[in-house]
Amino acid sequence: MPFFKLTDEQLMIQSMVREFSRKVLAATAAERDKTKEFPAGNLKQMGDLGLMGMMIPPEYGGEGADTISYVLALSEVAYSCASTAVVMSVHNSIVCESILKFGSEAQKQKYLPQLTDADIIGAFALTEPHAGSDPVAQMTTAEKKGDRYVINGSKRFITSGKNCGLVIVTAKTDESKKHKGISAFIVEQGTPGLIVGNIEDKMGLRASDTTDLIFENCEVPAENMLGNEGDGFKIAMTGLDGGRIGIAAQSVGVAQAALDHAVKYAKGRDQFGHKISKFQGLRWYIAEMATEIEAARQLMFSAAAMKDRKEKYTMQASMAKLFASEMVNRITGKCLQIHGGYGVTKDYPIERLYRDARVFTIYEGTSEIQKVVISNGILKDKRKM
Ligand code: COS
Repeated sequence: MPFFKLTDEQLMIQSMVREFSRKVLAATAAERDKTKEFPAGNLKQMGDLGLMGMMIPPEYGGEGADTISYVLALSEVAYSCASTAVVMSVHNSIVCESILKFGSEAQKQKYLPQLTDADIIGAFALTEPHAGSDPVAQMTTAEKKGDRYVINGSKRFITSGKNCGLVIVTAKTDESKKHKGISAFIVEQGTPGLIVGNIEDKMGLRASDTTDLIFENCEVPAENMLGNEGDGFKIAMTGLDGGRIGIAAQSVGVAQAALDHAVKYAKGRDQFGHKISKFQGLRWYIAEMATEIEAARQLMFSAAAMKDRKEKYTMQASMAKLFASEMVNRITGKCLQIHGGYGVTKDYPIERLYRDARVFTIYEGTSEIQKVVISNGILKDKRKM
């Protein structure tokens, strides 16, 4: 629970998503991890439940929910299936929010209802083989030809790259400029010249596809530009601010699941004539882990509340992402340790959670990048001088 009281509506959303995800998603998460099958049917159900455009206003098909409700829902989905949660996170936090904030009225009318219904899934393509933490180094170009842009280049590690219906892609429109030489475009799947490349065989989040996207003379109408020419870097950074709260929510959900599984195991496992939950060493682990999860949850709520109040929350989103993603890696490791030898088998979910959590300190900005953002925020804040 946050340090403030949740509203009845927020509690209702949390309990509805908990019921759905523990009944529907948890039951098939291990199988999906094995088969790498994209949860298309579940995502459609989530669209019907209003989870795939939660913060989009009703006039565009969304729920008009606040960010607090969103992080509650996303944590619940992550608790049951982290692969499904990352698809939900990119779709809501980055794609839907960027179109709402920067899109033209025509783009909002055309794309948001399809996204909120989960008729199509959204992807976001910023990273390239040689441009990850430093997106300004990207080499994808978009050249204006009449009333169209021609995109050439390749993007890497794109969540839902294969299964998306549209992708927001950044590309250089003016090579002489740095940040302001980058623009963003909405590209529909199936557009000639958009090719799905290598699909990564990942250690975790295996049911969420992560792909290369190759653009070979991929032509889009000029009206598919998101925002104005040169806005691409700002759009990406703004999207990542919200996205990073989403990664904090995923981390909290997975950590809570790991702790719950470890507690259940410790209460059932006998050694030396006692349940292992009786041993002080383990009890201290459990107390420390519960405290760390609570701390991460409060950072997540704090950043979400600032976003809802329309305050600048870049630094707080990075703090929440940094702390929560590092926390979930410590905690899944400790919870696996509590399971002993069984922890490394497929007989218990902890092995999957341990693998799923690993990328959280990496994607949507590494922990090291979060520290750049946080220290920039602190050092630029004149009140600190
Ligand atoms: N929101 C809005 N605008 C932002 C912003 C934010 N969060 N962060 C930066 N900007 C703007 C700045 O205001 C500045 O604009 P002006 O030129 O008009 O002043 C411009 O962007 C450049 O900002 P800055 O100089 O801070 O950019 P840097 O190149 O130094 O990059 C970091 C800053 C390193 C923080 C950024 O590149 C980053 O987040 N990198 C990680 C990217 C990432 O997460 N990759 C993972 C894959 S994406 S799934």
